[in-house]
Amino acid sequence: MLPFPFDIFATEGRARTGVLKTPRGDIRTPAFMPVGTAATVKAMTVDQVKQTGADILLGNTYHLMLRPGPERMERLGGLHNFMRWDKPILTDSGGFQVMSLSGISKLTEEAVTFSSHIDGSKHILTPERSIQIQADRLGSDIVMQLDECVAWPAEEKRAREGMELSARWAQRSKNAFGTRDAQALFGIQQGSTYENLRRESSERLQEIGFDGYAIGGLAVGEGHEAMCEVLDFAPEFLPKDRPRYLMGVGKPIDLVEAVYRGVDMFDCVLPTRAGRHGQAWTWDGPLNLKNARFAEDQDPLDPGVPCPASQDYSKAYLHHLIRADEILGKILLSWHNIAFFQALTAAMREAISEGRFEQFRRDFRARHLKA
Ligand code: PRF
Repeated sequence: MLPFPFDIFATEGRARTGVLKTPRGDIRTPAFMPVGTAATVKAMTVDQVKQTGADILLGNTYHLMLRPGPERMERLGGLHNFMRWDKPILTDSGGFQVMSLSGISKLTEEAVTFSSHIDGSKHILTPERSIQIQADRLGSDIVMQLDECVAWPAEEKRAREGMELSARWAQRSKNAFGTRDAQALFGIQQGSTYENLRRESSERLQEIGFDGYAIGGLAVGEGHEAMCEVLDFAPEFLPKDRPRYLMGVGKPIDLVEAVYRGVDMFDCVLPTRAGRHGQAWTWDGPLNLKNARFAEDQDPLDPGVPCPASQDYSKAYLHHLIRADEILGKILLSWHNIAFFQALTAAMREAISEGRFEQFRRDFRARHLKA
């Protein structure tokens, strides 16, 4: 039984728009998931996040298992209740964050062993434990399998090892997850930049059978052009009738080019992280609010983004807040950036529905990449 119906309303070329229906609400696709790593979208309240139009948040097993801890989280009523977000949550499985954040980690057939970046304490994550934490302790709506994201660049032999381990872990994750009525499990395609490996990975995942399929192992340093080359084939290997999720991506231009190639879902720390560092993403590209040229600029950040942070304050004020390292500067720019990413996915959904995505993509590139 597939718990979450995925209705595709319209397609244009490989681009699609639709709705993934979950018991906690609809996810309109293409969808951008703000990252709520530590049970918070940094510097934003859940009401603000909701106002931007976000249908779903991403949470991280790695961070939450270290603090506050999975069993404590379960006693506190699960992640939704804890952070007061009642819409869907997708949780990442932990392996990728172990590799990027933790101390010495050891990867074996059985598990990934690592030390906490917080206090150095030792932890073990198996595919089964990751599923248990996500599905039973946190109460995630969309659970990700544990996988291995091989660093870039990778020789084919190394990329194959990571892909094959991920495929074996996919089977173990599925066995541990079983079948559930109100939660979904996504598999993760790996294989670095190799077409044959991406194909084989997809075939092995489909034999197991998942509710959705992610594309992992990209946005790891290969750059926009190389990522697009992989996306020319990678999404096509995955079933048309299930959501495709490109993990950890990306800049607005990456989203547009990935949607063009058949991707439905995204997550990235970029809007919130950039916001905390004084960078605002707009229809006209990124702006660095620290720049002196904004010191007396009385215009709003981007009247084309429906959000108080984008419309009610001058760039001069935001410039001042960022220069003075005021908390409000980080809050307003995070809010604006999340609102912009939501406006971008909404505009793509509308363009695909109306059969003008090709034109949208051309106009977006012309405006966003000029400078
Ligand atoms: N695997 C998992 N999470 C991820 C990635 C991956 O490959 C990436 C790669 N960009 C981001 N987050 N599990």
